[in-house]
Amino acid sequence: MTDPEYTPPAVWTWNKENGGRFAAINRPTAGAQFERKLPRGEHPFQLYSLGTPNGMKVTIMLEELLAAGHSGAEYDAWLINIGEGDQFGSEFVAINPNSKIPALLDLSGPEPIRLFESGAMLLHLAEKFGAFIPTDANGRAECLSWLMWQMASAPFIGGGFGHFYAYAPIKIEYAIDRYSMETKRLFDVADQRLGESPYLAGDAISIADFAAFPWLGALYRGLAYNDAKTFLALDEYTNVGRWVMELNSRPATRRGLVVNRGQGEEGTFLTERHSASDFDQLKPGTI
Ligand SMILES: N[C@@H](CCC(=O)N[C@@H](CS)C(=O)NCC(=O)O)C(=O)O
Repeated sequence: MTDPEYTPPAVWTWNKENGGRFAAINRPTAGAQFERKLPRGEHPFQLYSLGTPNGMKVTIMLEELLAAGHSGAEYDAWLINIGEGDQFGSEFVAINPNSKIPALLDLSGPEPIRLFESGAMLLHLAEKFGAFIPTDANGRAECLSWLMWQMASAPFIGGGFGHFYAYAPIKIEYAIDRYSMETKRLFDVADQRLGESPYLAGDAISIADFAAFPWLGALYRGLAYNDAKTFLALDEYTNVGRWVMELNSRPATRRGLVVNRGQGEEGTFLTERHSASDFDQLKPGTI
């Protein structure tokens, strides 16, 4: 537990009993903690993930590719329960040495290709299918810039604001102030950009939008970190609101949002996805 008057010792040591929500899974070392095989389906892409905002980026992209007619993007999505420590199993770590969802195998070529980091997966898929990334030099640079912006800023929103506002065992004003300010600044960056162009990369929807939407959309729609939408006064960001509502009305994006969820109201999510017909199990109106 953190003491407000804490004085760091000369050398930090790991205190397993820090009382935080993630105390059971977080540790200061990397690598597999146990032997475990991963399941494999029949499709070219095998996704090992969980329906968090980082996981949703990839299921949105795969569903959008399929909806755009890229049948080669068919995928099996398997659930990785990070609360149970599945990300430390040997075959998962062989794909992602960083032990975090999502992890992706591209089996479409002669040799399997492993991918970790959601941004790398979006770029790999966009290049492979020639979709959701502009082809002109300027547009491509803009798209990659906004993609990297999202990848670089998510930890301030999730690991910073979300952690200290919603999950830390004590409320630390300094930390909450610092990350609230940063999260609002990031919303303002997106809001100003979306005031000058319909999408982050410009006139066309792209992987930059698929990366940013699960994060900004979840906060804007009041689905993340308790009452963060009110606390951060997110209704102020009207251009973000317009963009969130538009993305949220796309059937393929909505399908991506419900894959690999571990819990929720029955009939509103899929723990695994192996075929387009899996979505038929959902309650009418979910997608
Ligand atoms: N930068 C990574 C972040 C991935 C990430 O933070 N994943 C979280 C869930 S959203 C995770 O697997 N956490 C498990 C852990 O920290 O042990 C990406 O975008 O792929």
